[in-house]
Amino acid sequence: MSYVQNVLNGLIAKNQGQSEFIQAATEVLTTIEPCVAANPAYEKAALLERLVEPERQIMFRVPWIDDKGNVQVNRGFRVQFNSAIGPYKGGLRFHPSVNLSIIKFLGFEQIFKNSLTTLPIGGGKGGADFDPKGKSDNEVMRFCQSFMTELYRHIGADTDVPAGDIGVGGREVAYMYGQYKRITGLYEGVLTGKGLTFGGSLVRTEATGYGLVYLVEEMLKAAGDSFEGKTVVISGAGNVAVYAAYKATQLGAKVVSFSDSTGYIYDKDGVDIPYVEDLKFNKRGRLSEYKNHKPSAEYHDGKGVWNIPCDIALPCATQNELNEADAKTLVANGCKAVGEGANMPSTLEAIDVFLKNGVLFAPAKAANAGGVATSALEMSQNSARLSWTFDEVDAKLHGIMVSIYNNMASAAKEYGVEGNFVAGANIAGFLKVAEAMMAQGIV
Ligand code: NDP
Ligand code: 2IT
Repeated sequence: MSYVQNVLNGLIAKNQGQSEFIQAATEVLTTIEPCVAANPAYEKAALLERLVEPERQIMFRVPWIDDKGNVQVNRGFRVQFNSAIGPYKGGLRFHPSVNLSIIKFLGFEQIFKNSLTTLPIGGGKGGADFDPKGKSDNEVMRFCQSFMTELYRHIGADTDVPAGDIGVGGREVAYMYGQYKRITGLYEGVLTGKGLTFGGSLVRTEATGYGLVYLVEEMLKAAGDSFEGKTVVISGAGNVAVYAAYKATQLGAKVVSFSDSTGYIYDKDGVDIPYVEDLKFNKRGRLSEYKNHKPSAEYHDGKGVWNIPCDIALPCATQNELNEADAKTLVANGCKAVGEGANMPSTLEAIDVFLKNGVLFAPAKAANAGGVATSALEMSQNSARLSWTFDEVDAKLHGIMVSIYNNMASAAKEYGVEGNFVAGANIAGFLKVAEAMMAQGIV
């Protein structure tokens, strides 16, 4: 049995029930197999066994009092997965589905994604099974303060720097930052995605969606194509989805859909993005309201966004939102390119369908790395106590996405799987971390 298969079997036995983590690890380990086989020193150093075991996993109680005076208790997480190339870096997710498996899959993927950005950031992730939906601002504030009252002792500008993810945006980051500062007395870049008046970076809000489109644009360009005149289906209606929609539209595409956890909209004429932005971010409303605004559009309850015919699909909601049947439908409808804005949105079977049918497929670790890359730019600005202009940060983001595309494309070619960017991104991300871990000894 190969070294990779051995490690994978051990991991599956040791992490039973952690299906998302096992899925993410299976994808990475199987695709890096050729470069692991070419470096026998990795096995001697138990490199993969160390890579799949988080350096530290923190789980904690988050008690808070709701507006009715009832005591609520949630579970908080921070998984500090790998610090070989920099301080742990990765978002916090607040969603009722959050559990250790989900945080571990996200933290594990973050290691390779962060490596791909070429910036000095390790991998981590955290969150809580708290549901911000329907909560008042005061409830969200009290929750964030309680969450940070435990988390603060584990993080720091040079050790671990959290940010946003599902359910954590500017409002939540700001509440957590205020509490961190109050407890520690430190005015430091301990979180990214901060407001512009207290150390935030321009472009961070837009970065993941913009970066996704920059990377897909590069992938299309290499194939002699572009966004111009294309029909784009986007899932999700949050931070990543909305800014991806703006950028794709700027590049000449027509975005015809958004989805949320209750349903999806299909607007053949092109969605009214500012309306959705205001509806979701300010009013915290549901997409079902879109029909009142634009009666000619369709709203459907449930999943089904992938049935809409398109040239380019950008899944930007959550993990495993696009399965094998969805992938087959997209291919049958003529979809030519897929860019993953969400983390692990396509199942392993769906990826297989895309690769076998020659669909240009940009995997999450590369495609959505623009968010964390811009977070790292925010860290640099905080350390230097200065701030760059919108255009400066946007140009750096664009340059990073172009180099991510080039690195994953050339790694795929070098290891004999040209055009397989899943393997290319995993190999390119892995090699830098592996080299750093090998150099640093058995730690
Ligand atoms: P937001 O919370 O802003 O938006 C999430 C969107 O996805 C919402 O429209 C939400 O619907 C929908 N959604 C969430 N969970 C589910 C679910 N279980 N089923 C169906 N729909 C769901 O999050 P982001 O836009 O920040 O994150 C979206 C994805 O992008 C995630 O996978 C995240 O990990 C990834 N990502 C985010 C980055 C960032 O910088 N923010 C960076 C890189 C990746 P509803 O409104 O009903 O909740
Ligand atoms: O999945 C991700 O890369 C994020 N949620 C962003 C992490 C960050 O630190 O900006």
